[in-house]
Amino acid sequence: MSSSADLQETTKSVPCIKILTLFPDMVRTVLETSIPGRTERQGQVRYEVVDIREFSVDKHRTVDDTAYGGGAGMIMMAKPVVEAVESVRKNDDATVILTTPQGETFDEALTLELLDDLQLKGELILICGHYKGIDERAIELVVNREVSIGDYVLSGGELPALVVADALVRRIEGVLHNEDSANNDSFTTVRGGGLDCQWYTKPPEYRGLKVPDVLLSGHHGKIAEWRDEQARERTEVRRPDLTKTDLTKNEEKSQKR
Ligand code: 6GU
Repeated sequence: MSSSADLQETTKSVPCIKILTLFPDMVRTVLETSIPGRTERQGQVRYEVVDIREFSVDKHRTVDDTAYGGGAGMIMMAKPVVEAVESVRKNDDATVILTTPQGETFDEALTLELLDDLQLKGELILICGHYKGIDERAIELVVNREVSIGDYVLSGGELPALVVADALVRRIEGVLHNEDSANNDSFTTVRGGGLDCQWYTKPPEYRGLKVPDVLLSGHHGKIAEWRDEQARERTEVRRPDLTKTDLTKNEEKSQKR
């Protein structure tokens, strides 16, 4: 059959992360780099970066204005945001996320949930929040989820959207060369929802500091035991809150994969 039909079929089956932003160059640069870049080049994900300014309300490319009722800071207008979403959304059921400090906190469970969602719907749309906020009517009309990456305020939603995209693509099956290096990461089921252990590479001694003997012993059982114990200790000392994490949500997702 024609190669263009084949190409269309291939393109259709690759899930697409779509990022709507006022800083498309910044977003593209990050997505081309490291594992997110390699994942796209390997055809396991696609990215579309949309400049919200293309949907501005005038020839000055205006996308924001002062807040009704007064107050400092500019508010992003509803029209550019809504029309930018409508221009890229292929699937009416696609999840549309706004990055905002007012959102639910991003974590491992939400990563796996959004990855499932991306694979099911074929696309995931991320709007980078900006300035003081965006007109609430845009949220009402097109956003179905608001996500924050932690309790601090950033200048814009670009970094948070890139955090979400990076966390998602590295969990796509086959992206990491050694699947174990994902499964042993901090917060995964293998680490019991806790932190990872410490790691060492050559040389065996640096500035008088030695690699723990057990790691040079070649005894795989003992090494695994030591790492588990170190990870447990670290979690207890640094993040005691994680020892109380309900892992059932993560486990359900992992088993489906
Ligand atoms: Cl999603 N946006 C902004 N502007 N600041 C944040 C954030 C998001 N998450 C944490 N801080």
